[in-house]
Amino acid sequence: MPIPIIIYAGIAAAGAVGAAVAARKWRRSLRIAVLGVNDSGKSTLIDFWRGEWVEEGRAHTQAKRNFDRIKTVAGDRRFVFRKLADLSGDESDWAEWKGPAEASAVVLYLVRAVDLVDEERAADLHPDGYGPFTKGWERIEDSAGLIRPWLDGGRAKLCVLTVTWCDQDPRQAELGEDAYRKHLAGQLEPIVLKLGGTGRVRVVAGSLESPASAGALSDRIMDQIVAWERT
Ligand SMILES: Nc1nc2c(ncn2[C@@H]2O[C@H](COP(=O)(O)OP(=O)(O)O)[C@@H](O)[C@H]2O)c(=O)[nH]1
Ligand SMILES: [Mg+2]
Repeated sequence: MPIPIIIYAGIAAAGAVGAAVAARKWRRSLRIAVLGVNDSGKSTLIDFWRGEWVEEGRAHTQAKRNFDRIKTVAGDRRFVFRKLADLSGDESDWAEWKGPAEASAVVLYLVRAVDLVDEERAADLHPDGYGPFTKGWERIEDSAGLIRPWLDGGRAKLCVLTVTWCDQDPRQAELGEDAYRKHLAGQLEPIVLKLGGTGRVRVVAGSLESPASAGALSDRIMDQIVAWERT
């Protein structure tokens, strides 16, 4: 097994030094839940926030971890996530998402762009049929349907549908940035509906393939949270 190369704290270093001064004025304590099927990037995103980046050989583990406090910087803002759980994406563990989902103010739901590509390709082969055509899409739909009542009955008013793995989505280069985002939004419409509709759900897209891309995606997520809190 390759030995994971972990770069501690190097991640935020570039932005953090400059940002720290400005960031001090804005500190937000927040309870969020990070949900999504296996390999959607939950652990990678959480580790990024913790200032830890596993460069290669990340163990594909669904072992649960609990973090009492995670301090992170996004843009010129500082956030403190309280009681953040890194959950398993295994279908047999989905019931364990309920507690964190109901107790959190914001629910992040991660989906993989590569699963969306597969579904679209499969659908193209069945132009007259009705999906889901792939297991990946079915899992996304099923778990979104599961989350819905927890959002209805819990504390969370905002769900950020976060598309990861966009670096591996050929449609990004084919369509260009803006059209790609619109395309994703269109494809994800049924998932947004399953989660409760556009009043509650915001879609953001990006990737977790490098610390820089993770930082950009994290900033986009936080921008949505801050914008929603201001409304
Ligand atoms: N290329 C690429 N790899 C990713 C992305 N997100 C996650 N990964 C990789 O996918 C694997 C599983 O990620 P992990 O965070 O453990 O997923 P989890 O099962 O949701 O916790 C790791 O090797 C990550 O480096 C992404 O956006 N792009
Ligand atoms: Mg994980």
